Amino acid sequence: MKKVMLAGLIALTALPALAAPGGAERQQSFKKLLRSFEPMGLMVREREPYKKDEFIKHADALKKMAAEPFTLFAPNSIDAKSRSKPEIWTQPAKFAAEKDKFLKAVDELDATAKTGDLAQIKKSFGGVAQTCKSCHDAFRGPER
Ligand code: ASC
Repeated sequence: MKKVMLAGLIALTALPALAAPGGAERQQSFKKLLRSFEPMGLMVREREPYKKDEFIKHADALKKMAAEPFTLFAPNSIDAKSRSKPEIWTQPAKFAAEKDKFLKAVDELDATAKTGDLAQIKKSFGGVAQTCKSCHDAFRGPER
């Protein structure tokens, strides 16, 4: 009996650590990407001077982090913070295709950044932004 109670206590204590990531964790992770994406956006929109090395740094950082948010869509993890539509889980192949398009566009931006060809970089940046939008249109709901 004592052993059972101890096991129960340990299980309860471990619960928060085991809780699946939800909307807040996903939003933080996507916002981390914006800390690289936005400075590049300022340069391609000519709001800030284009600096090749700085741009490459941001493109590299984005590439390193880009897959992370997609590891946080645990099944049934729509909560009060989440803007995820249920279609993420009912149309997993379509969601995966959106993710793959995004990751491919991010790779392409990283490669283009290294050429220093600003006209091409603008196109590649636009390609990434387009994949953000198409996924949001299909799979992101309104703020709650
Ligand atoms: C951003 C941002 C998005 C995308 C999208 C592009 O900077 O936060 O969700 O670009 O607006 O259309």
